[in-house]
Amino acid sequence: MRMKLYSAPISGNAYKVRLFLSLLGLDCEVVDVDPFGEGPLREELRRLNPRGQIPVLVDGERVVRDSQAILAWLARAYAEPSWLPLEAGALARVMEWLAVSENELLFGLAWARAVLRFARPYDLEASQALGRRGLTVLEGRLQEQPWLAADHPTIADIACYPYVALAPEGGLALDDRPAIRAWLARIEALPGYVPMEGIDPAAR
Ligand SMILES: N[C@@H](CCC(=O)N[C@@H](CS)C(=O)NCC(=O)O)C(=O)O
Repeated sequence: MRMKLYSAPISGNAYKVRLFLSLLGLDCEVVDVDPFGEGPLREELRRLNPRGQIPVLVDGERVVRDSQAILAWLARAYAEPSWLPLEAGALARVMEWLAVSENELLFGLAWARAVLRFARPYDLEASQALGRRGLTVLEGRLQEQPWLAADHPTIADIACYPYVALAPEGGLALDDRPAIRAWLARIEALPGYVPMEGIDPAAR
């Protein structure tokens, strides 16, 4: 049975999954749901995910909620093991960056973008300050090595990529972050890369 992804074109969290599916060459039906609207699709989404959030992946009998969890599922079910290594130290390193993606990048970069692009009622200054802290952590790491969690791409890179690439939409320029810009370009050069509306490598 074909996998089904509950997604939205504006969602960086859903895009993480669409990007990884494309890098892996996996076929999937994409159903667009307005994450802030109502209607039958939103009801269907709530039945699948009590948190009411996208993305949700339905893979046969399995329902996987949360972008990080979906990346982990796809990596272990369908991908080369290097995308999510299981050796204790390597796994812990990937988890460290998934945590950054869920904290500084989501509540910082993504929320700043949500205020400026979608008029969401978050604190812009606080979101930008947190997002800036996340960018500084990433810049430091990427000055040391080309990928976040290993000497090759892992799901940590895919999890962090969207909201970093979208940071300018939240009022956070990447001009003074050369290591981040080089890392974005490395991800964009991976075979199977697909873009998202709002991500503009030419404007960087
Ligand atoms: N930790 C979740 C966050 C997902 C999330 O924030 N989804 C947003 C769209 S990007 C959403 O569905 N918001 C609607 C809501 O929270 O009611 C993940 O990574 O999947």
